[in-house]
Amino acid sequence: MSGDCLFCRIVAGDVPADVVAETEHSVAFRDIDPQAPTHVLVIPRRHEPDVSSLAAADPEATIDLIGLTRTVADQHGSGSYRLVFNTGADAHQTVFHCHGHVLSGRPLGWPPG
Ligand code: DGP
Repeated sequence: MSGDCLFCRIVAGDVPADVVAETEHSVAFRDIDPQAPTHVLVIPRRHEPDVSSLAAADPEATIDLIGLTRTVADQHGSGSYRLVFNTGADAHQTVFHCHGHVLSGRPLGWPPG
């Protein structure tokens, strides 16, 4: 855990979140600023700054995280979904604890902005 990390504090239960699913390695909770009818963040319990770091440090947790996105989309979305890992400040990553955005419930345009 990183003491000053918002998402570590959500994992620890110190900051409230609308948790929709959990596994041994991962937690899924609703985004505070939803961009689609279903907008859920899927994060690892361990602190890693982005998905590449997570993949290098803990392949098992990475597979768990990706698997949980399917569960979230099936149980809370429309089945079809987009999984986005903003990685780096120029890609609009604002929270530097690995997180995937699961977006579902409306047609999604391409290319993304
Ligand atoms: P990104 O820009 O990819 O780093 O996405 C960070 C997301 O985190 C953004 O969509 C808003 C969300 N977020 C920020 N603070 C909170 C919070 O306190 N609670 C919840 N549920 N989501 C948050």
